[in-house]
Amino acid sequence: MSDLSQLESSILSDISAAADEAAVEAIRVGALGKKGSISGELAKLGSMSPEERKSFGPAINGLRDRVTAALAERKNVLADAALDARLKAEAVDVTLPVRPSGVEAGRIHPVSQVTEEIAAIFADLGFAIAEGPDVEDDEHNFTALNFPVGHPAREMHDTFFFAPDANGERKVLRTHTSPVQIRTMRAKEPPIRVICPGRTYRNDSDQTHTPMFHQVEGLVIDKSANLGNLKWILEEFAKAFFEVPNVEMRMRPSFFPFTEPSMEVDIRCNRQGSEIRFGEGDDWMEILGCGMVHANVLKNCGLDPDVYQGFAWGMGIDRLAMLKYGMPDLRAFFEADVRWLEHYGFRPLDLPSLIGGLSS
Ligand code: 2NL
Repeated sequence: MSDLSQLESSILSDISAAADEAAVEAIRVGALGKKGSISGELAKLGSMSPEERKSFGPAINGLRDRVTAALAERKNVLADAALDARLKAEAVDVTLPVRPSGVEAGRIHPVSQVTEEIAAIFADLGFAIAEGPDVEDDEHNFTALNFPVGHPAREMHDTFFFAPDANGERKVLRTHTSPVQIRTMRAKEPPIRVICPGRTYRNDSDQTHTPMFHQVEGLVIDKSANLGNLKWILEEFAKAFFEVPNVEMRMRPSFFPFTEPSMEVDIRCNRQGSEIRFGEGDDWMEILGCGMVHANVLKNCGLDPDVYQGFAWGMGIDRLAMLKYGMPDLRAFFEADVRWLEHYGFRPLDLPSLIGGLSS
């Protein structure tokens, strides 16, 4: 056997014994690489006589071509085998049940859902959302809102006071979201259309009160805002929120220090049976308080009451959530009981929108 055919059978047997693509590559480098055995033979051509070259040339070139072909062939076989093994190992059992993702297992709290619903309704009516701090000073929570210093209404709010600071100033946990509207009126030029949802705090706890609760207030300020506009906005809100085609609304005189006149708003309802239906029946349900912004409040915010006027309203989000979704006990709202949340909570992707009604 010539040297070349010995070399060929040695390389070819190495190739057929190669167990993976890396081994095939190592053989390729060993034979055809710069310092490879075949490359070494090819280099000899240069120093050969034309006679020798005539016979050696085709022999070495043939060897190189056969080895190249054998390498490619072995590489293909091994790649196919590797793919087969991978497909077998990674086989998906399509009959397995879908494992719910964390996103689907979680629930949105009804208070968050109702806040989003209210925001969607008022956004549609052209309102912006404003937010402010939970810890307020007395000026924003009371004085600017026309609660005179020493006025009993400050006590009526069951305010949580912080310890006085070095200057004797006592911060409070806001008792309503109105301070956000005070900040808005001081920061922005009319026309103003905002709603202010958020946490509020009063030292009161029983079946229908929790020390922390949620409010949303609305405010409109311009040169001609009037009670007719207010009534229309509240009716549109009530229809969209309770998802009924018509609501009947009545306003009763009331008192708030920050509005004049002040009113409480009821909507007609039917309480026969365990369910409440709105827009029908012989009963009335109070849903919010409202009024024209008091001239003193406008002045306290740098607005001239002879130029600007406005209306405002406030409502309890927790109570609205109870009414709409039939949740009987307010205290369960804040117990963080996962079973309660699973029952009354909302799916994370059920974002309220007004297309086809809120809950469709
Ligand atoms: C209620 C009543 C109300 C307001 C809130 C308000 C805010 C400013 C000026 C005037 Cl800055 N008014 N807010 C007005 C009337 C009623 O809330 O029963 N809330 C649960």
